[in-house]
This record gives sequence, C-alpha cells and structure tokens, in this order.
Amino acid sequence: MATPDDDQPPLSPPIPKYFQEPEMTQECRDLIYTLPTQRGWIHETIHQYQGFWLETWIMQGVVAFQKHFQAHDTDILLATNPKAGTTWLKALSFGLLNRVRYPDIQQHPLLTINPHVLVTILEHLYNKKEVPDLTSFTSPRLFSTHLPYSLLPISAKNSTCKIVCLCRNPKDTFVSRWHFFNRLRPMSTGALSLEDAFDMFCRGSSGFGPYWDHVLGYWKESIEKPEKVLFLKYEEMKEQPIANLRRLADFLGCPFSPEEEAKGVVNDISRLCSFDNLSKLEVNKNEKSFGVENKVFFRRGEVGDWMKYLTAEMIKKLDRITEEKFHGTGLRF
Ligand code: PAP
Repeated sequence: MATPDDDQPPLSPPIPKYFQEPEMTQECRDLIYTLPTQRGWIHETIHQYQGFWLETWIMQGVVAFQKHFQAHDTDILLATNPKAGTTWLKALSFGLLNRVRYPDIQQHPLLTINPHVLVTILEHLYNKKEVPDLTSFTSPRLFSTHLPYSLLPISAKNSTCKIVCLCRNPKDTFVSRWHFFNRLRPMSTGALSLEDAFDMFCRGSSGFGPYWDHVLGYWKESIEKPEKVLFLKYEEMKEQPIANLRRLADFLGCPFSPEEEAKGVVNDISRLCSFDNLSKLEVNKNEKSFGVENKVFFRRGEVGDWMKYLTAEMIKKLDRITEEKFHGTGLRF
C-alpha cells in the first residue's frame, strides 16, 4: 500500500488554525443541516452545496463570499482546483503585476514571503469575517479562489474582472491532494489511505469537486469569453514557462515591452517563481503562514509523479472517467 511521501515527516496535530472551523452562524448551521453530507478529507464531514463538495470548515466563507463580494472591473481572480499549482500561479501573477514596483529581483518580496500571504484566497478571508474590509487592496486587486465558476459571486461573472484558471491533469492533482491532506489530518483521525482517497476523488466528493466539473466550468467560459477567462494547464506551463508567462502578461493587460524582453525580465520572473527557487527559500522551508508549514505547498512540483503511486486499475479508472467527462469538450490531458 502506498504511503504519503517519504521525504518530509507528516505534520503533527492539531489541525492548523487555517483549516479550523470558524465560529459558525446559525444561518450556516441551518444550511449545512439541509445538505447531503459525506466523509471529509481532513474534517469529519464534507457537504454538497450547489453541485460541489465543500469541507465543513470553509462553508461559511464560501456563502459569505458569494453574498458579499463586489468585484471591481479591474480585479484579477486566480481560480484553481486545489493542488493544480495555485502557489505557482500566485507567485507568477504577483511577480508580473508588481514588476515595476520591485525591479530588483534580489530584494523581491517573493524571496521572504510565501505566495499565499501575498495573494489572498477570498473564501478564506470571508471565512474569518462575514464582511471583510477590502479597502487596503489597491487596483488591480489580485485575489484567488478555489470556487468553481458556477459558484462565483454574481459580480465576478458580470463585471469585466479577469479570471485566470490553472488546471492540472487529474492524476497528479489527486496524488498531490492525497499527500497534502495527509499532512494536515489530525493524528486522532489517522492517515487517509490512497484507496479511500481515490474512491472519494472518483466519486467527486473532494473539496471543491467533482474535479471534472470544476475544470469544465472554467474551460467552457474560457472558450465562450476568452477576453474574460484565461485557461492554463500546469503541464504546458512546465514545458514552456516563458511562453505561458508572456500569455499571462498579455491576458492581464501588462505585456512585456521590448525593453523588458531585452533586459531579461521575463526570464527573471519565471526563474524567481520556479519550484526550484521558491522551494529552497528559508521562508518556504522553515516558516509557517496562517499556522500552516509553507513547505507543504512544495512537494515535488513534477508532471507524472502519479506513476509512483497509482495502480494499473486506478489509472484505468481515472482515465475512463476523464474521457467520459471531457468527451466532446475539446479538453484533454
Ligand atoms: P493549493 O491549491 O492548496 O494552494 P497548490 O499550490 O495548487 O496548493 O499545490 C501544490 C502543488 O503545486 C504541489 O504539487 P506536488 O504535490 O505534485 O508536488 C507543489 O509541489 C506544486 N508547486 C508549488 N510551487 C510550484 C512551482 N513554483 N512550480 C511548479 N509546481 C509548484
């Protein structure tokens, strides 16, 4: 039986504060009570809300985000399925948008601050406070979310705010997710076996899942509204980081100038945000953000790591589901 990775010891309990349930309003409790419920990956329970599965601890944040967030036309929203490369996309987007402010790469905030601190995940912010104060965010505001497209607040869909979706092949997404949650599970709950996690993932009951529906929601929007939604693939970014960084810059309306190209700014940002660079920084090796060890966001950063973990039967099953779900959509891995 496969066990969670070898090269980093599992985190010790308790569950980091970040993933603890907030004090829940009666309204949220009442809502949860009406929802289909299954076993969760980190907490006891996960709930089906508007077609997607959400861990209990994030329910309140999702509902408040949907209800109260007012998108600005200039906002940028990074949308990812968990473990699709959120940390990387946050770093790249922050580096891109702030390149004039931080021209000296040797003094860059990404060298001392984890990308999750630099780019706020909205449902987590709304989990802490029902109506958070966003006045300190300057334009263009850069946020991230794990919400599927259909669950986004109406203003995010109706405004001209831009959405960048990064997705990753289902097998690596699953394996990365399994490792991640095993690092955060309380010892009292014990490790989640690969087999159990696989079963939950395939049934769609993983946080912000079903994975396929999440990916397809953004894929379809990116085809219908390419000026609003950019759809990136982790594997393509690994293969052609520079070309994809230029694509991202163009989409966000801040293309690299010929002078910047000549000075090597594209390469500088790409290198700064690479797995090799970020994962070796002191801040990402030995420090915590929101009570979570930053190193849990940097495991291997490879394409195809799933080969070490999945059985032939699992591969067949996951491939079959993916083929069925993506059939006729033009999306493939
Ligand atoms: P999140 O959705 O919970 O924020 P996310 O950053 O998407 O997490 O997932 C972490 C994955 O991205 C890890 O993949 P792995 O488990 O297969 O190794 C992590 O290694 C990878 N990752 C983090 N930073 C980078 C980076 N700069 N470049 C490429 N991959 C990265």
